[in-house]
Amino acid sequence: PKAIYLKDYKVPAYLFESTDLRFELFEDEALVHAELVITRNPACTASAPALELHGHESVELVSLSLDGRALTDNDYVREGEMLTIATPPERFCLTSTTRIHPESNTALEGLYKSGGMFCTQCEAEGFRRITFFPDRPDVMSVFRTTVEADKTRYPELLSNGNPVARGLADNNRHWVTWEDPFPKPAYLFALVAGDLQHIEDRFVTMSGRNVTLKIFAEEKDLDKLDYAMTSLKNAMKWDEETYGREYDLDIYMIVAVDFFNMGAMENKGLNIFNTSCVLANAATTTDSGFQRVEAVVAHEYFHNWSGNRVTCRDWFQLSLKEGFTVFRDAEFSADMNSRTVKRVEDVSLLRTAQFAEDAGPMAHPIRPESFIEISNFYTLTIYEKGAEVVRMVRTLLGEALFRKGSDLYFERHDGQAVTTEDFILAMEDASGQDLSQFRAWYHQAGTPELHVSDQFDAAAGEYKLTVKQSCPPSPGQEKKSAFHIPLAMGLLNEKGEEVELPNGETTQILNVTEFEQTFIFSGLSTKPVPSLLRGFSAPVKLFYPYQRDELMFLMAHDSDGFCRWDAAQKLAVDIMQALIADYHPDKAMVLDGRLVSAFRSVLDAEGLDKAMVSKVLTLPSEAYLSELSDCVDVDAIDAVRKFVRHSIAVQLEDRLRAVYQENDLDIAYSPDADSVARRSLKNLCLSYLMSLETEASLQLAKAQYEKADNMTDMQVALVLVAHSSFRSDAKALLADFYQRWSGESLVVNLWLSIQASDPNEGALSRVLELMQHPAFDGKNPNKLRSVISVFCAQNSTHFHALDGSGYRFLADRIIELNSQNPQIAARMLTPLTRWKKFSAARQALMKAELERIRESGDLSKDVFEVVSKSLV
Ligand code: BAL
Ligand code: ZN
Repeated sequence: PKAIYLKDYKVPAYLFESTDLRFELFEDEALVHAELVITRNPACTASAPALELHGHESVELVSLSLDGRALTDNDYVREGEMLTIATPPERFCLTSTTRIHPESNTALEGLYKSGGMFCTQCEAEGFRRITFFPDRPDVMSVFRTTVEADKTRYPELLSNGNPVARGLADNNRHWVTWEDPFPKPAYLFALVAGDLQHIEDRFVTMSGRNVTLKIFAEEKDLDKLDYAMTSLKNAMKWDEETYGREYDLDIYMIVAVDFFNMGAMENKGLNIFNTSCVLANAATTTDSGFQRVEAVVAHEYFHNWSGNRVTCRDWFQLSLKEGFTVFRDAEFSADMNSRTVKRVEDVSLLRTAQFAEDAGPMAHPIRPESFIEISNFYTLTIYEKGAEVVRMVRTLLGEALFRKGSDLYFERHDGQAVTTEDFILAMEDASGQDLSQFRAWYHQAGTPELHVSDQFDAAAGEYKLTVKQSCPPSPGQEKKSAFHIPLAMGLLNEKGEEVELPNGETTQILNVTEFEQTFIFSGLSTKPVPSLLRGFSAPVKLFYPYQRDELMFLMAHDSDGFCRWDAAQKLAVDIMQALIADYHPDKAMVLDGRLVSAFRSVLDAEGLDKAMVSKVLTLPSEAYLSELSDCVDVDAIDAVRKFVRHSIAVQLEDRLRAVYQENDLDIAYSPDADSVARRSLKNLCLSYLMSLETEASLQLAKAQYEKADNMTDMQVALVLVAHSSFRSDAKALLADFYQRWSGESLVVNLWLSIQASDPNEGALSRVLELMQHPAFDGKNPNKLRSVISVFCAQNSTHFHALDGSGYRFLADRIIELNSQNPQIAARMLTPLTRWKKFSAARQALMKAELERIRESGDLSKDVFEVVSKSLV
């Protein structure tokens, strides 16, 4: 497979005025009739250019004609994924019929079957698996789509836009025609045919238009759609108020499907969702599940402007729509819930998983220069780091100018396919600010590091902060230029009060633009404690030699909620890293009492947000401690975390029990922010108490399981018992849970993950057994993720077993999945790609498995790219 490069971009030679599609859906095939009106693109300077259409090898070309004349294979060339017609006229009509096989499409790209229904996934390059078409985002066309299928099996026939005609056909068949008036690229095409039920509501837009809202699912899931509907209406209102963006069609539809590679897809007017991102009710969905639904529904809705009305010129620009849309959905969730909690959650994900990606073999800038398979670039870097880059633009411009910039961007580029450069230009033009140096964030990979030191001159009352920036090399990028980094900071005096800064406020943005820079603050009588990177103002690693006492001081006094939490994390990390470095299985560990006192103060403090208390008291994850390690010591990290958790529980047992009781209220479930906060604190206390492994804590967990009226409380209690050393209770509860919930696929996924992450002895054999269980379906990505990905990511001592069994297991799965579902196979490979972070013994084992995958035969582009880049 060959790489394609951004520098080779060429404007399309032909434009597609209209695309008329007719689908005949059958059980053993589908026929796709296409009628395309095509004209030369005046912007293309080539004389007499060829027409190039994409078509996957699985698409059978039944017939092709140009202006009514049937073409033979002398008239075109079909090679690889391209069909080329050498010299077509200036304007013509191309008609084709193709035969495809949705019923055996296990890649879940293009048209496929999810359970009993037909559905599509075309982003990024799935449309070429349906018919011959320029499958590139800068070719936009008006689509008219007719879907014909059996009336009994598929009563609902959906596509993009508005329904304009329907009728009956022979053999108990029926059809519906849909028209989408907005020109769109093929990746936004969607079709669904199935036996679906729906709920319906309406939204009146700011200009007074009525929009019908419909959410479709299988009948058994009708009771799980209300939360998505509420979230959708909230998102529509928020986008009007925050960005002035109004919805444009008369109907907005969401369909829930079981088999889906991604979370959801923003197809114009017809979003298709993984059930895990749309279904929610108290009995079956955890609090984080509710929050995921709210965020993903909003994310896909926001794409209607940031993605659909203004789309990407090419796939190198993916972060143009994804980074911006993630930023938009994060702000929406912050407004709907707790702003600081949302920030803490997003930063935790970024620092744990995106930083790891940025330091790994697949590292890429948010606007990559090349790729082999674009599906491999739906990454945390494009999405989450991309969102951080947009956030920094807002920080630099301020809220009002950022809004002016986004208005200009939408107005200037409505209906166009554009680049990240166009986004930055709009921001510059609207604000008058120069973002030249800032652009480095788009083309340089890697996580910048800021090393901060300070000096206080008591006589002069002057405090100097010196900031040095650097960025480690990334694949293909040895040396980096200096980034423009907005560093939000404040200073605290010895009483813990905020010092007024030169801007007249207590938080100031320092513009870090050089490799080394000093900032001077005067008029201080004592050396302040700096509060750095407030609100996580830039996606960087910040190093400042805080003393443990200073971190406790910041935990108590910093006015920035994010920094208070971060001080607690830093304190815990500092203490745990020292224990990890000193770890030996036979050596007793001693916990620095300051962590316990700090935690005790937080538990005792009055009036704190419970969600933040629970975040502060949550120890840094194994994954975060691994990311921070130069060489990951899996066993030491595991042992130290267990030791620290247990020590805290021993010393704070009474307090933890009291807080548990105070928050264990007998009130009906609600997913609002306060209730979520209360449950998170209660369940955190329970998890500390269960680490004591006493009969009393076991009884507490079992009682919670028994009386729970919601999946959050039930699931936490089950995890704690299932992962404990009370093996017979674990077995009994797991059996009970399955018996109660075997009919709820998403709940069964929880049941699978809980077992796949069980750290007790025999983990791998349990995982292999789970894969034989009737609840497991190796073709369903949600099941694969619940078992295989969870085992590899959340059961580290077993995945990294020194006999290599965990690595071998994953490699075997990748080899199987490579031909079945290449996207999922490549994604699941991630844990093996990080081999350079481990000890020599583990490195050798992991590398050998990567080599075995590489030699295993016919690799998909997806797997080939990840394996080959990892082995460099
Ligand atoms: N565009 C792919 C799914 C999403 O990011 O919304
Ligand atoms: Zn998106």
